[in-house]
Amino acid sequence: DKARIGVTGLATMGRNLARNLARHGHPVAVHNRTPSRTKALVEEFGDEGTFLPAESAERFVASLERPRRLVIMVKAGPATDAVIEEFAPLLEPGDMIVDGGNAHFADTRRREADLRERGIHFVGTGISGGEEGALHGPSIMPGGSAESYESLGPLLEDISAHVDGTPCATHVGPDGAGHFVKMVHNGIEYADMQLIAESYDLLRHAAGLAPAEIAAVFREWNTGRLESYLIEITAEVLAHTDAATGRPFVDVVLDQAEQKGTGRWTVQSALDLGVPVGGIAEAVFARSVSGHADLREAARGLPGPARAGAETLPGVPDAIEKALYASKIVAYAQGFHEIQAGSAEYGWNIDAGAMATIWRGGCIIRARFLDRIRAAYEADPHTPTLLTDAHFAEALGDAQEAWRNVIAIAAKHGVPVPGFSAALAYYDSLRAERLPAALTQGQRDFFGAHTYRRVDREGAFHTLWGGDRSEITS
Ligand code: 2AM
Repeated sequence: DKARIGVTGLATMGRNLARNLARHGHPVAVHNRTPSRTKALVEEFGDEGTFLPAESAERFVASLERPRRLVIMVKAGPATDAVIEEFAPLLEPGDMIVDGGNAHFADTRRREADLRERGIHFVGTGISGGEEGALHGPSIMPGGSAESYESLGPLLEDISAHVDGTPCATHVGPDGAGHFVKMVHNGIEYADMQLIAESYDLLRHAAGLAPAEIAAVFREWNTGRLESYLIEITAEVLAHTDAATGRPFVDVVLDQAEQKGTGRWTVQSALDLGVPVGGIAEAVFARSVSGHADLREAARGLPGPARAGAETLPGVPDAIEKALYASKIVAYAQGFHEIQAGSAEYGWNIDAGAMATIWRGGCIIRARFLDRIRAAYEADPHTPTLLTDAHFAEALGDAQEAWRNVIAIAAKHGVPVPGFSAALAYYDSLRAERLPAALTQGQRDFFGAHTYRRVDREGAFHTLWGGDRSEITS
């Protein structure tokens, strides 16, 4: 008998995805460049379902029912191209190659166009949720043709996470749409993590709480509107004690955050698309700053305010909760703006509300909050910004005073809060009656004759700055 689907690349993600498929009763062909991984998978987990191991690419392809569904789970980049070139010649028109790695959407667009000419569906697919998600139910974001989703959708929805009976998998849109949305998902994840990190820093250094006490604060927050996987694991990490030293775990970890690139891509794409994503950008930069040990060492002696340390500021935890929620709304609004801009640029026709729906489970940013975003798009599918949704606008209004106070407290105590600050600046920029961009335009016209538009008349104007300063129509 043939396999319904095949997975090649059996490192942890690929192996767990194959096991997930098998556990759901789908006979799955398995293959890996180094055959020992294939053997190990079948030996260890063969009783979980029907695995069809193949040592060669030819045998692997031959073991798949037609049209063939072949999932590639290798490192994004040259390895993906190498594996595509290994398998594509063995496939026939109508077959599907699913790339479940973290490819850049531009690479996915290139590969999709190339394979489409050869009659093969290329389905760049974002898979979120890490190793656990891959095994127990990830959030799945497939791009590619609608036709390929007809064939793959039922399988992907079956193995995805489910929330209230709804699968966390849906067809995102053509070619690179799936990987684009996965990229923005990761950018939002960076922002969410940064905002949580700033909350922790403030609770520690402005409110004077110890890590174990802060863990309790996060546990409490996790029973309310901030309920989410990230808040939950934050409490776990903060409550953890290092066995070797007996100190809080968070105090023995080197404070230099690493990154694999999807956050950076989110910001790079946003710059290309002209979408302001300051909250996400500050999160990427915050990791970057943390990693510049030389700069930090050089600057360590610079003056700053005396830190509050043991001083306890009553009411601060509640205020921080509000600042966190408000900033989180902004970060998500920015991410969704980027999704809508990408969708318009590439003609993907992405349903933003559906993205919020499939992020409710399986992925790292899964949260109660995403139901609110889904509801916001249900109420107004074409809203230019989530900030004006009735629920979010009310929450932002309610957070106002606390949000501003928290940032003031942070500045006063010398605690860096780039995420909170960027979020508030974005909020204040959008709601401003007038922005100083008018002055910027004046400067540009002065030094470069770049012209400006007026508030009271149509057209482009230039002032003769070096002459009599009269205005001419450009
Ligand atoms: P390996 O076990 O033979 O190294 C993660 O690195 C997964 O991608 C592994 O299963 C690895 O196979 C596979 N992989 C990486 N580069 C590859 C390549 N160029 N061709 C095929 N598989 C590759």
